[in-house]
Order: sequence, then C-alpha cells, then structure tokens
Amino acid sequence: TIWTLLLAGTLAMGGCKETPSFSDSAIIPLPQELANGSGSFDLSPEMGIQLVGSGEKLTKIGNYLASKLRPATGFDLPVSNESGEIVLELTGIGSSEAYEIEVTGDEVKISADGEAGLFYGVQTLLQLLPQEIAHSAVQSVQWTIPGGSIKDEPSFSYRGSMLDVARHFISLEDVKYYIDQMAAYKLNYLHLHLTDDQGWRIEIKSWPRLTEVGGSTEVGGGEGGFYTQEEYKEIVAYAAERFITVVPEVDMPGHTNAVLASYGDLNPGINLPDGDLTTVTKTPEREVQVNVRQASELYTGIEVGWSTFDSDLELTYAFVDSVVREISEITPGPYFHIGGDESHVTEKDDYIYFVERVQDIVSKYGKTSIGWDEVATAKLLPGNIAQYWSREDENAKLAKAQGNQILMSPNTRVYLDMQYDSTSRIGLHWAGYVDLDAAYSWEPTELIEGFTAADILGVEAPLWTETVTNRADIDYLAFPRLSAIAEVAWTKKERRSWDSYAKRVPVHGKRWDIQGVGFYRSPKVTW
Ligand code: TNX
Repeated sequence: TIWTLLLAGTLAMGGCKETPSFSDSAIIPLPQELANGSGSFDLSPEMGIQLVGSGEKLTKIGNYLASKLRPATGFDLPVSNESGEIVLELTGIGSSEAYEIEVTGDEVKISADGEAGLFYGVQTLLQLLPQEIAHSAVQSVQWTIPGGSIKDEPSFSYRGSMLDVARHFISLEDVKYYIDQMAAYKLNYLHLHLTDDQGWRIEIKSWPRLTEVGGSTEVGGGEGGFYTQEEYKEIVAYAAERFITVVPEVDMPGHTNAVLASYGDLNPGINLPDGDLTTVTKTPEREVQVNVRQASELYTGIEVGWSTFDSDLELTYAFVDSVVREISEITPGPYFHIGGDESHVTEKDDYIYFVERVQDIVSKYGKTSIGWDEVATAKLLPGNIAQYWSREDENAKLAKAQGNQILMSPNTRVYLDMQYDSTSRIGLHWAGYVDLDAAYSWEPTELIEGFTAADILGVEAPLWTETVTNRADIDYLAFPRLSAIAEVAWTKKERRSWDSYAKRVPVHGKRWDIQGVGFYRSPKVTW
C-alpha cells in the first residue's frame, strides 16, 4: 500500500539511523586495502588505550591519540600497557610505514612493524570516527565505527610539502599548524624554503647580518622575521613527533639578494682595468654602479632570476660552508636543499662549478643534496635528488641518466600557489590554473617518458608565498589541494579515482570547517 511505501521511504531517509558500512569511510589518502567486517565498535566513556610493545615513541603515539580523542568525546581514555579497547601494537622497530587496522564489535586494533606506520594507523582511525571528533569541545555524538579491516602502506617514501617562509615570513605557530594538517594526510617531509631575494629566515651565528639585515623585510615591505636556531629546533622536534622530517633549503646561487644586501663582500664584482672592482647592485627596477663590492638594496618585489653569488670568489664558499654547517648541525634529517633554480644571471660554467662545489660541502656535513631540477645540468653526486618543477623533462632526464632520482613537483599539478581559476582571490597563474581535479588526476610515474617508479623518490607540493600573507591565505591555497596530492603520493594508481575522491573530500570539508580551516570550496565537488 501507499503507507508501507511511505514508511519504507522514511526509514531509508534516516528515520532509523543505520550505521554506514566501513568501506564508505571517507579516508584520505585512500588505504590500499579495505574490507567490510561485521558488527560495529562504539567508543564509550569507560574505555582505554592499550599499548602493546615498548619504547618512548609508542607511549607518545598513545598519548597523541588520546589527546585527539579526549576533547570531543569528553572521555578519560587512559593510556596503559594493561588494558584497553583501542589497542596500539608495535611489532618491531623498523622504518616501515605500513600498518593494519581491525575493527570488531569489541575492539579497534592498530598494528604496525614501525612507529611511523602505527602513527599513520592512528591518523586513519581518527578519520574512521564521525567528523565531530575534530571539535575541541565535548559533542553528544555516538562514536561508532563500522566493523572492517585495513591493510595499508604508501606508494612513495617521500610525501612532502614546501612552505616558502622567505617571500612572506610564516610564524612558528602557523608552521606548526601546517605540520598538524600535513600529519593528518600522512605527509612525511616538510621542506622549508628559508632564503630568497626578499628575505633570510634562519639565524646563522657566524654571519649575523643575514637575519639582522636580510631578515628585516619581505614582499610588500612588511617587517619580515626569522627563526632563531632554537625556534628552528622546535619546528624540527614538533615535526619529528608527527613523523615529519624537515628539509631546510638555502636557495643559491640565484635568489640570493637578501645575502648580498647583508654582506657587500659577497656581491659579485667585475674587475676593472685599474684593478678596482665595480659592483652592479641591481634590482629589476634599479641599477647602480659602484667601484667596490657593496651591499645591494633589500628587495620587496616579486621578480625572479636577477641575483647571483660570485662563483669565482672564495669567500662565497666560506660563507656556504658556515651556513651548511650551522643548519646541518640542527637538522637530523638526511637532506639539505641547495636551491639552484632560476639562476638566470649566472654564467652556465659558473653555475655548474658552483653547484658541484656546494654539493661537496653538503656531503662533507653528512647530508644529501636536493636541488631544483636545473642542478641536473651539473654532475650530481650519487644519491642526490633533482626536484622536477619546471616541466623541463630534459633536466629530469639528465638526472636519470646520471643514476639519480627525481622528486615530483610538476607546477601544473602541485603548485599550491597557482590559482584555482580566474576568480581566485590570491595566487599566481604563470603555470596555468590548477583546480582540485588537476591536482588529483595525475600519476607521478607517467609524466616523463621513460620514467618508472624506481626513478622517483616521491611527490612534493610547494606553497610559494608571494601572495600569501596569513593563515587564511595558506588555508585557501593549500586546502583542499594538499589532500588530493597526498592521495596521489600515498595510494597506488589502480586504487585512485576522481569520482571516489570527490565523494570523500566533502567529509573532510566538514572537518576543516570544525577546525576553522578556511579551505577553498572548489566547484568541482559538492560540499
Ligand atoms: C618559480 S618554482 C620559482 C619561485 C617562485 C615561484 C612562484 C621555482 C623553483 N622557482 O621562485 O616563487 O615560481 O610560483
């Protein structure tokens, strides 16, 4: 009858609250294997978190999970080795990033062979819960997770994002906030672009004018800023607790005006017949000739490619040596990024000589160099990485021919500073518009002819900050695109589809709303 039909309709529309199935969970990045189980788990006030295994990191992961669950649930959720319905089991001490989750009516168990894997399992668990879990105040919600299981591990070992803290300085607090967001998407490398024409952002004790002078302004003429070495260590430690490794970048030999404005002795000179030096202190707007090496002017515009170090000057290498030494001493991660992009006013021979000497310095301090892809025109040391950005496949091929891997940052896909479309309120568009579907729908191994997974270290999404001045700007450009790129880096190609992502990302939109993340509501999905 009409009445039974109506009744059935009401039930289907939610008149009777039915638990969604496990496989409908909106997890990003999508796990490699996910299967529905039976029953469902209800997180309740008397429950706890049990640690199986040992080590300080395991305890930290347990406490991290508790700190994420307590505010919205209002439950105590004690962390102990004795008992608990949420079980974190560490079966080894390896560097594996793999984990498994099993949800039954009685418990949720996350197991992993390595601490990073366990941490990623925790991130997945947080996404399995209703999105209200992201609130910082108690919610009256039934904390139900449908039964099921997950087996997961990343496709690429390097999954990163870059913050350009040079064009506009980004506060310590905002960097930590960004790290938290990266962790939620299982990203594991934070590249800090610490220096550029417009600013020097890290204290170097042996060259103090770098921050006194070079750190004193930014694009648009604001007051700039820098991290003391103590603050940098704080970033490194905060990131490490979230299994994120910091990659510091000192961009050279181009993009160095902030140095040349701080130390005139480093400013390139041209030998005159009478033995004097002439220095062209120039910005794109202004050129001044003087007859000694003299500091250039601070720069607050956004032109690129007009400054350079002097690769014939020994002082240049003494300078680079001190900077690499001081930063390497406070950087536990394996990589040091030497920049190398857009050195348009450096002679080609000088550029190659410079890059090769700087690679040696980096290696002397125990680090592996990463450079923007132009560095592959030089002889790369074994293991060094070229970061593919310019869409100059030639440079990537030069790296591969030398037996070196590349890091994938194709500007038409992952440049977070590119506008979404012509209406975007900030951002640039020299590489075109990058809406959410463009950021999502690509495959790292298929971009350059002849490349396979073995040639690719991973994927990194840079956020250049010429037009970014505050957290709202970061939010608008990074989200939702960062979540799409994280899935490209984590989930294998066969598992990925735009339609599936487009269904899951709106749930994350709700979470971002709860967290106050001012993401861009791309019209490509229904929020
Ligand atoms: C190119 S990408 C640059 C940066 C700019 C960016 C702006 C790269 C290696 N260099 O200096 O900030 O474009 O989109």
